[in-house]
Amino acid sequence: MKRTIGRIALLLVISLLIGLVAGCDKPEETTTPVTTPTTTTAKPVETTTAGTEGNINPPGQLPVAKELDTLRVVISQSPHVLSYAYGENKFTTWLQDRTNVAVEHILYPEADATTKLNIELSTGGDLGDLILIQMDRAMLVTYGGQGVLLALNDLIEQYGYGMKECLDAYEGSIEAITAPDGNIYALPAGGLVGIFPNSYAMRYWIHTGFLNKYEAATGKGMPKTTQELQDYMQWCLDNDVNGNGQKDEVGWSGAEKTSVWYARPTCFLMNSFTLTNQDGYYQKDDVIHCAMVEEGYRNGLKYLNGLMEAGLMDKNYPSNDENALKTLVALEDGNTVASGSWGGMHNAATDHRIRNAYEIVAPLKGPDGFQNSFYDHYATGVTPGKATIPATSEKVDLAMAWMDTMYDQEVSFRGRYGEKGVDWEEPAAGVLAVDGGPAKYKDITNQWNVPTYSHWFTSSPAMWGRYGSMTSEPQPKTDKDGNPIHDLELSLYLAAREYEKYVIPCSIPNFFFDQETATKANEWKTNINDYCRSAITDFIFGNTDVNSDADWDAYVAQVKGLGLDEYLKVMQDNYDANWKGTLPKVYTPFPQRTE
Ligand SMILES: [Ca+2]
Repeated sequence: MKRTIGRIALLLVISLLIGLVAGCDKPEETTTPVTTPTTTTAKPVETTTAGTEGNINPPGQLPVAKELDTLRVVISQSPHVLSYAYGENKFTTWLQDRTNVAVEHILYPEADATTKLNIELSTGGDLGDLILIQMDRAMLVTYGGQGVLLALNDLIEQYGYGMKECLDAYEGSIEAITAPDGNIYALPAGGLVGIFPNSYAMRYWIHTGFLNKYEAATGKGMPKTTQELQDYMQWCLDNDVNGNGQKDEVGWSGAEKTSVWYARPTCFLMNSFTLTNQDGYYQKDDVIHCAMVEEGYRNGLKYLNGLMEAGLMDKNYPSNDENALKTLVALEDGNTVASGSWGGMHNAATDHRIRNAYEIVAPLKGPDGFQNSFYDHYATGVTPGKATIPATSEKVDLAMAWMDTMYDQEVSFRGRYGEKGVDWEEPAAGVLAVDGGPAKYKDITNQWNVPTYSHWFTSSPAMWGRYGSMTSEPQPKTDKDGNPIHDLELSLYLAAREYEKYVIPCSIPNFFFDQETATKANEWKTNINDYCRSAITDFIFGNTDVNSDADWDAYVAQVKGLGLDEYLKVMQDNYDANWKGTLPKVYTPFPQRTE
């Protein structure tokens, strides 16, 4: 604690100095109407527009500047980008021609951009007029609270047009971007409008060929319950479903590691026993719960332990990474694993033919009839974006007005795919996208992850990509050599539409804690997670007995000893203060996109 206070005191002195220097250095600056904050109070910064108003067009009107003006912008420098210069980089050129604002890039090497940004923020370095490097909530709270970053609340009100449209498009937008001190330190970044398949990623996949044989032999089809799933797995193992004369089939596979997308045994399968997110928490009736210490979760662990005892689960799952999973799934030409938990078929197979050999399983009913599909409500909508304005900015108004133009979809497409009509194009009217709505773009030259003059790679100032990859044209069935193509976007979109039918809203927000609480909450969360995941694996393998009340009670006591009640309380307090009513009681499926 002492060290923290010392550091804050030092930074306070530094920020005072910065304020004084900035104040003395620019006595005649006509384009700097901002009162540079010289204290660490968290009050929104007073701003006026006198002096620049004359050169800036009203919000929502292009170009931004009547006379060409220049913004100095901090971004991370990608090795993929061959030049950022006007006339050489197509995105730079387009942005300047469109806004009448030239950009002078202040480049932080991508590999340690955040480290460098922390140093510059802490020591009063050159931060330009605008920073376009994503900061996490802890950084925003820290540097915003110190006055190093401007509070943007009033500026959004004054200069917002596109950004207001974005904020208005989602419920809970303001809560999502407001720091605990009431200030907004990063401009809002908007998510997709409409369905976002990645928010329904606790998925389950089954081998279609095995399922067909099972149906032919038993008359039973696609499993609808956890018991039917177990029966299917058992049948595959007992009947040499891949026909190679060996008992080599695996009923279930997945991975404990979160680097494999939603592949834990407690992801999809636990949704038949309790509400839970991937971390083991959920919200119900405005109360935050830890599922991992509740009876529903325990019943799920009993089921998983039963699968393990019956020899139906991949025993290597605790150490599996994506490569190990893919290697297992690829055995016997893709005819070994009967079913499994993973977000998409790209996580389980490289070969598109094998990806196409599996199909999605709808949420299953558990022994008590419970059935849920986890949907991360807070993964959509608005988050604190990458754009922040340093207190030392000499052109706050221009930075705000320029950023307000970055909420257009075209900025997003150009920032991601490159030059319109050359690198990507708008499909002809009537062409339908993967999601059945009008196709919005077709990538032509693939300028991503390659040496390019087409964009700024991950440093695009685009703040609102409304249309995701499922708004592109669908893939053809086969490539030019006749090999099958797995249309990943189509697969994930259709899976999301299936899972939508079973969603019970239960996700918890991305809490914006003050610095001290954030540090404690992170410690509780990490300690609880480390212990629980290890204990869950022990229960599944039977190293500890999930059916024994003594073993279970000892586990719960241990979790509480790691600060569970305290952790739940800080989340609950924050929820009660800032988030009540942001989660709908009943899920409403997204309408078909028509525009
Ligand atoms: Ca076999």
